[in-house]
Amino acid sequence: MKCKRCKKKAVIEIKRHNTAFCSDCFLHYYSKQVERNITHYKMFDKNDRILVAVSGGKDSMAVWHILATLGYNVSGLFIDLGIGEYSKKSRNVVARFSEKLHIPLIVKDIKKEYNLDIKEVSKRLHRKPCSVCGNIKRYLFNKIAFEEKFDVVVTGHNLDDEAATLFGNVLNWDIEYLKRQSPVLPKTHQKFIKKVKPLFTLTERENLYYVLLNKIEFLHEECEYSKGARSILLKEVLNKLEEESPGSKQRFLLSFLKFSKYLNIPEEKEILKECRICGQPTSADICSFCRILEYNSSGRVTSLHQ
Ligand code: Q46
Ligand code: ZN
Repeated sequence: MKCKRCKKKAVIEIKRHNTAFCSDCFLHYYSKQVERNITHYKMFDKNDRILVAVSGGKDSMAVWHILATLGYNVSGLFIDLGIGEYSKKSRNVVARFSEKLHIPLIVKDIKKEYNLDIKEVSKRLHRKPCSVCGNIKRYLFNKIAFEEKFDVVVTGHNLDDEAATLFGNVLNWDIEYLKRQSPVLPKTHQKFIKKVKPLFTLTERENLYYVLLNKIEFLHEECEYSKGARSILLKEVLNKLEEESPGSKQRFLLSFLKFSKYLNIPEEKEILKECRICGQPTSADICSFCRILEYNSSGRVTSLHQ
């Protein structure tokens, strides 16, 4: 198999584009994809202060590295979730990367700063750990970006993640989530920071190649709570489809993004206000993070019904 661009020996075949690349041409393709996504979706520019949410996994390490390489003003944000060895190892991986590349890193430890333990809270609230964890991370990404005056928050979501999320939301016809499915969540409140996903057209496999070719250290293990997650099943179904019909995932996602505006999905009516306790944007009187903290400290549900 030869590289479609330079005719040298190819190292990766990308069936959905009916192409194959050698390592240099793959890296060229990868950075062009990222740059095109940033420009086409007006994600940010070189004057913006960019906060990259990093977990130590291949996707977030790839996006952190490519944005730094392309000359964007990036800092990392690592939330230490206190999930045993997984969190310890991830923290070390991101700290080493930040030191090596001289990129600032903000670390927040939810146990130390908020006395939160994902396992305990999820038991207490009868919610899945990932649901509690997702709430906590989304809240802290926004709060820290706002307090530290960042213009935008970047996450490493890839094509597989986005197609699986869309698939799940379509299976449930979850209009509220479908409305928000986009590589860009705009600033809709002065305290709500824009969120973007520059890798949404690149697959997990391409991100893996990117980190391997650049010799970027990343954590291979997954969090213990990811086992049996519904998103994994959705990914498996889509992978099967992709095997039989390369390009299915990308067509599914990109066509949705292109045509969703014609689907007459009602416009977002929700008006964000400020949480009575912490002042962060929320659609309720008290944000879900403050409600989690309240449960955690008192085991009571007083503010939940307000
Ligand atoms: S860290 Fe958190 Fe993930 Fe672990 S608890 Fe679930 S959401 S699986 S990306
Ligand atoms: Zn709050």
